[in-house]
Amino acid sequence: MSIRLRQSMEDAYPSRMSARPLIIPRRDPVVYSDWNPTSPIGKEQSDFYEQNGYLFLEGFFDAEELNEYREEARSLQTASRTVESDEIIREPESEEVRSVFAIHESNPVFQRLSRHPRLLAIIEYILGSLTYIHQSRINYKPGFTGKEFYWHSDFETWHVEDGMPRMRALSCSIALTDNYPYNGPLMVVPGSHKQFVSCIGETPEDHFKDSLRKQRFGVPDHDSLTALVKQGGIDTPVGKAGSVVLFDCNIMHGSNSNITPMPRSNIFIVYNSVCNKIGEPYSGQRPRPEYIATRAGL
Ligand code: 6CS
Ligand code: FE
Repeated sequence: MSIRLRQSMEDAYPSRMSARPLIIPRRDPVVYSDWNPTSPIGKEQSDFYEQNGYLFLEGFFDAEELNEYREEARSLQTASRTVESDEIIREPESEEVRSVFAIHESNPVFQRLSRHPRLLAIIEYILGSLTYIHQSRINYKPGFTGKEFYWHSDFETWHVEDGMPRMRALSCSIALTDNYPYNGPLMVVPGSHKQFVSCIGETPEDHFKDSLRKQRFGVPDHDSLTALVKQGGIDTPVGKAGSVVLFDCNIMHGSNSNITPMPRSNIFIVYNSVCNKIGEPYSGQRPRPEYIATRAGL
């Protein structure tokens, strides 16, 4: 897309366009519904999500449900080792399977999981509307070889590379293995969802081919990250397999490499409001493939 056309699209959160990083205040709500006693989470939970940008739900899935998901994830991992497909992403320094994308499309068990009524009720409450799935994947983070996910805001990428206009999406991370502070769990910067870090650097063509293994663009500069961490600190919401973390699309987060023998596998499902459908990427480049960013039927 030409620069002229790109400028004519209203861009509430410009990024990767300027030589200097910038911190912009959030221009969108965080919780889109007013809490009342029939809401699917408590008032304290709703307020916690609003203020911190995430919510940890310990033991959300029971043992039977969890076993089904774990077995399915294991057989998908085994099958993915010997198959070449775009949806299968390998670790940057080994041939181990890092992620498998679009599992809510390709796999009936995960499709059912993605429509779990108790989960959807909470998500629709937070986003204040019906939703659809923007992206799904399993991250395997195998023991010894599972590499880090560097600090980033998901929204920054979805805005620039997928054309997601506003902050009205969230990620749901379902723990398939126990998460410990030492096996590369999710780290979040509480409160960082209320500020948008406009990043430097121009997006390379087909950036996703590298970024899903190791992200280098759309990551915050050191000064911005330092400022966010000074304000909010770092939380690691860890718990047993079957726990769930819901986190806002703009929260600053990342995870370390896993050099322990214990894998740390999670399912990620990204829900976007039907009122926030994606358009042309703000980078002006061609959209990423359907298995990374759903457009079909929108
Ligand atoms: O590309 C994506 O959609 C997601 N993956 C990475 C590595 N960073 C941004 C976003 O979370
Ligand atoms: Fe992320």
